[in-house]
Amino acid sequence: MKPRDRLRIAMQKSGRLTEPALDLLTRCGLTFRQSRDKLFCFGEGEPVDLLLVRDDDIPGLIAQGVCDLGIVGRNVLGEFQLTAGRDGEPLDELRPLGFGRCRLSIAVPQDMAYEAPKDLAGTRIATSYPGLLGEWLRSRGIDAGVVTLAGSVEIAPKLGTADAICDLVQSGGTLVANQLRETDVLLESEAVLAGPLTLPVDERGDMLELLLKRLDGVIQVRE
Ligand code: PRT
Ligand code: ZN
Repeated sequence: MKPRDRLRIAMQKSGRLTEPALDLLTRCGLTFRQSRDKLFCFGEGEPVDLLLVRDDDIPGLIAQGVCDLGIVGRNVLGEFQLTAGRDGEPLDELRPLGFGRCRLSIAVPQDMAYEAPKDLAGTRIATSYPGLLGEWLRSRGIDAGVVTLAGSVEIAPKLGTADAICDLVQSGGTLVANQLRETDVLLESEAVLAGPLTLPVDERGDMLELLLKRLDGVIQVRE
């Protein structure tokens, strides 16, 4: 990796975290010139640039050193650590950011008899989070099948491709609309500022320190 003197932050290009992440960075005094391809935003005041990508790519970009920091859901960060990033240096959750709150939960059909996690033994569970679900099942000694789906997880029980699901829940409306009942919470999530365990010691490190200080001020005012 070529040495860099500007800090580079990866964030979601278009999705639930985009607006609140930009808003937070603006409150930290950062301004950006939007480039034409909208993938890279040059920071005008401070030496901090943005890379706008799919949220799933953010942990990998930090792990590879392409970006110094990322704003991403704890769910995406945790899944990366247990799957693609499992053999590399672990990433660090530098700050919880207080937006994008949701939970990763197990849900079963409303008419399924379910009292405790052990009732999942022998079932097939559909999810986009095979790493987090696999670890939860293993830690409880539950032998269940994990069906990995990229999306539309909530319709899997109706389609017969799974008996239960493990998906993100916010209001619970999607579960109700699909006659599902939330039974267990695996992870409480929110957007976090992620970075490498070992932070850069060059000019980027100084900027990072300043950014964290401003971030703490902004977060404190909000609370
Ligand atoms: O294109 P890209 O890959 O970047 O976007 P994406 O579609 O993967 O992500 P996006 O924008 O949907 O979500 C980004 C992040 O927002 C997630 O990784 C979470 O950390 C966080 N977040 C917060 C949520 C929700 N709330 C949420 N409700 N992510 C998804 N949902 C979905 C959930 O999957 C389910 O389909 O909303 C539905 C449930 O919502 P309720 O309110 O009906 O319970
Ligand atoms: Zn995504």
